[in-house]
Amino acid sequence: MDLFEVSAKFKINGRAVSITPYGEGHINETYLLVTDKGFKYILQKINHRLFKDVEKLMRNIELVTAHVAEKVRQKGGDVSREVLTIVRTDEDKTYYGDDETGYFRVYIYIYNATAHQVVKKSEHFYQSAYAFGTFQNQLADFDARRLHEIIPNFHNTVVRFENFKRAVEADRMGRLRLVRREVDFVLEREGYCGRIVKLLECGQMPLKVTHNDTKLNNVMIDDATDKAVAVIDLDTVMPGSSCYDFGDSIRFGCNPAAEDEVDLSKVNFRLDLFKAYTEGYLAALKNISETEKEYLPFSAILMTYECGMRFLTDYLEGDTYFRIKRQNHNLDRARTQFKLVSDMEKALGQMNEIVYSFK
Ligand code: ADP
Ligand code: GN1
Ligand code: MG
Repeated sequence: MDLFEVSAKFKINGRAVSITPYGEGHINETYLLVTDKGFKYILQKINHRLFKDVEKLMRNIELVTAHVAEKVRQKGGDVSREVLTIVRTDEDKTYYGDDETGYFRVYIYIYNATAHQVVKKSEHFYQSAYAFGTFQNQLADFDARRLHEIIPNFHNTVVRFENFKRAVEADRMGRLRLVRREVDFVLEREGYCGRIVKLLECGQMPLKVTHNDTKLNNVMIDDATDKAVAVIDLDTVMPGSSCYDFGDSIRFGCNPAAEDEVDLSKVNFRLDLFKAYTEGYLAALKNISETEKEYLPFSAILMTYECGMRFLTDYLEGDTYFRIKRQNHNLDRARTQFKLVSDMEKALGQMNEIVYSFK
């Protein structure tokens, strides 16, 4: 079944006349769909290898979008723009497909807004922080037990480290000899892995419903006003820590170069952007505890370390998780993350000062 046939299964306005690859996501296959009536939609082929239970994945997204939409409505906002809207199938389902065809979903297209790949204006980064902080507030009264933990241990860095060590030992692709230095970099920092996990386990760090994938390109920024419009990519909304959401944003956004930049001299940790993000996050987030605040700077190191470790694991295992566009792509990505970790380690004191300079 081709994509046009798939699109005809959904309640879209008109008939699809073009369906073209769209965006820079590493996980799902995303397409921009345009109809003969000029309406746009986002059509996605869900990564079924990763999201084995599509029914549960879409149920999570349905629950979360309904909850956020209600909050937007209460504030008199525009529900068609400020939250993802699932377009249902003719059979009133949230997705279409099966193991053979693949699984598809359609979202309303958020017009006149952009998911930026790098920070072009520090205002955008502040705005994304405000949006992710607000998103957490909107879900603060959402009962986490209603959510299926779609990827268990997603930000459990201890488990990620175990997986990494298994990949090193197995050396399935015979690539280990090429990355000894990077592997040592990860091993030397094992001590990072358990810190937040332990705080969550003993209840010192509050467990919240968080986004868990807070890259800049998972928030839509209005092209005219530069304000954040909506948080997107809700596949990983699960119980987590506000530190994870903060750290992952810093990991991606405080680097002026691309996540897969090969020239590491271009990859640097920008403290001014850290400041902009911290200001936005703390301004938005209600009820942040002292422990959460204390661990914000460290969480930036942890999330960057974890992501680098995941890229390196995937490289060692033969690039089965993150979509790659060239040879060594995952290795290049891992290297940028480790460069950023080194920079952040040096800047930890300044990051702490910045966090405590806000209320
Ligand atoms: P992935 O999980 O693969 O990262 P995303 O859901 O983040 O997939 O979508 C990939 C890209 O598609 C986003 O970065 C954004 O550019 C674009 N996109 C996704 N949803 C929408 C939407 N509702 N409106 C406009 N653009 C969107
Ligand atoms: C993936 O889906 P996308 O591209 O927004 C990944 C994140 C990583 C990120 C690294 C479900 O995010 O965890 O941090 O790549 N998403 C999943 O860029 O694994
Ligand atoms: Mg995404």
